[in-house]
Amino acid sequence: MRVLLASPESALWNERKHIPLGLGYLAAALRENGHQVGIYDAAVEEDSLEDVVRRGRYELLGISAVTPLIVDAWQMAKEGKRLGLITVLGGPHLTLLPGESISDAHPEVDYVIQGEAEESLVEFVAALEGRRPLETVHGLYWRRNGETAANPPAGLIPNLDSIPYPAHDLFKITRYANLQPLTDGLDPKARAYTIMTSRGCPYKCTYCSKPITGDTWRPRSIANVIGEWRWLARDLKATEIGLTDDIWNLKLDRAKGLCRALIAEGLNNVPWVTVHGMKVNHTDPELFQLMKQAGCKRVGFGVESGDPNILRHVIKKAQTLEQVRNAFHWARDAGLQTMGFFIFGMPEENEETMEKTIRLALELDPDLANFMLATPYPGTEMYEVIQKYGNVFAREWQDYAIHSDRARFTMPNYDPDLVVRKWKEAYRRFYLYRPRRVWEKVSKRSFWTELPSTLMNARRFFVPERMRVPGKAV
Ligand code: B12
Ligand code: SF4
Repeated sequence: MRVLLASPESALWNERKHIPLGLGYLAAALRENGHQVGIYDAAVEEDSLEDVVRRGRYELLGISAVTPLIVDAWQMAKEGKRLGLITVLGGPHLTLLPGESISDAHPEVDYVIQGEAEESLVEFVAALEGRRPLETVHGLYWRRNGETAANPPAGLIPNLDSIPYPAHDLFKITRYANLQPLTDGLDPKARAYTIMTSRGCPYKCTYCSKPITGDTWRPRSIANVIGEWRWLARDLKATEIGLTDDIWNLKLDRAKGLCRALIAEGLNNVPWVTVHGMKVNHTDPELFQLMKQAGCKRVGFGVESGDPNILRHVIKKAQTLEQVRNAFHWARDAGLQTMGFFIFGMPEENEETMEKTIRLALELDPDLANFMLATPYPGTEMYEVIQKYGNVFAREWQDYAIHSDRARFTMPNYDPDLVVRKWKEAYRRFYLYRPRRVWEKVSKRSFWTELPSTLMNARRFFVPERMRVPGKAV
């Protein structure tokens, strides 16, 4: 069958254009089973969906969606139906709320597949080709005799080494952003691939949405990861590689083993970064030294809060401020750039707790600080707490974006306006009000080459909303 796997373009702030790796995995699984597959990532496409569908003579359109993109996914499905395609939706949001998209409100959605879908999508395509009954497709939600039928779930793939590497070769790689978050724009020469060495995370942070993996963690073998890394570095000429695991360093020995293997295989000449936060309580000085030798350029850490009580009892991050400070110190000592992720506005936050977070950010002084707003995704503990004691203001799924101030909520003794004020203040105090930092920035060549995107970001944080040009994405 001819299958187009697609990711919709989002109206919300989304400057970091990274490859949709999940679609790469699905494409590889379909390809291995003899199907013709294309990937259409609307965030980077120049051609319309219609042109691509006509050229590729596609029959099935598979669309992926995280919660804030579901409305865009429905829109894309409508376009798919207009073009005569069968539509199937999957991904995190569909795993959380499969019934919503297969309801009468969404006739444009023919099928939904819940969960990890490397195997179930192949089963589904076989069913569409008449080679097995739809009833046997795991995780499938579909319409049968006017009712929604829900097949038993697929479960998680026990051995990740058993699935093929993502079809990296199908991505239009030069259209993706380099791996410098927040401040950088598109680098025309970057060939920035991402890789996932493990899936899931056993921690239970109260704000974290993990519909696909729950609290499980499955590593790939080092040999399997190295095989993919070699393909990226040697054959696909990656200029940068980003680790997108939720927690790649859960097992310290394995993390060190991977670094040693990269060094031994001579794969340490392509710079790599951890795109998301490493967990500070699974680190030691040797790990960072090995990462540096293995080609790592920058590490990110989920710091989240400077208030021990919020960290421990509200977020349940299972890490201490001392561990945070140590990790930054060790990483810097090893010669790595650092990036910190901070969250503003968890339930129970007040002026004092958020001030502590700003001060911690200033004290740690990472090369990049990423300040996010706590966003209550359905299925998280945070969401449950707010449902019980407060109210979410968000009206649409698009409002659920961590860099937008639209998914605010009320709670007793909680001031959502203060949260937004402190969040913006954090950006100003970190990036604008420190002469040394401003000088460091403007004296770099990259500052000037990336000026357009820097200004776009600056506009979001430093220009009041009422003064912005309407209609521009935030
Ligand atoms: C890397 C990453 C990013 C990158 C790249 C995103 C991209 N282009 O894919 C960046 C930094 C840009 C990013 C941005 C955002 N992200 Co993000 N991201 C991730 C991360 C860490 C890994 C994604 C990944 O590659 N997973 C591995 C693959 C194998 O899994 P998968 O994508 O889920 O795909 C599998 C299944 O979902 C399913 N599936 C997926 N698509 C489809 C389609 C069909 C048709 C079918 C049948 C099945 C199916 O099968 C796949 C294979 O098993 C996840 C966390 C995680 N561990 O998954 C968060 C995560 C997906 N992100 C999340 C969020 C919220 C966002 C943002 C909305 C944040 C924001 N700005 O507000 C944006 C949205 C941008 C966008 N356009 O998607 C949430 C989603 C929560 C939710 N309820 O939807 C997650 C789960 C993180 C979290 N714990 O909160 N993200
Ligand atoms: S925020 Fe990070 S450490 Fe916490 S549960 Fe999510 S992935 Fe794990």
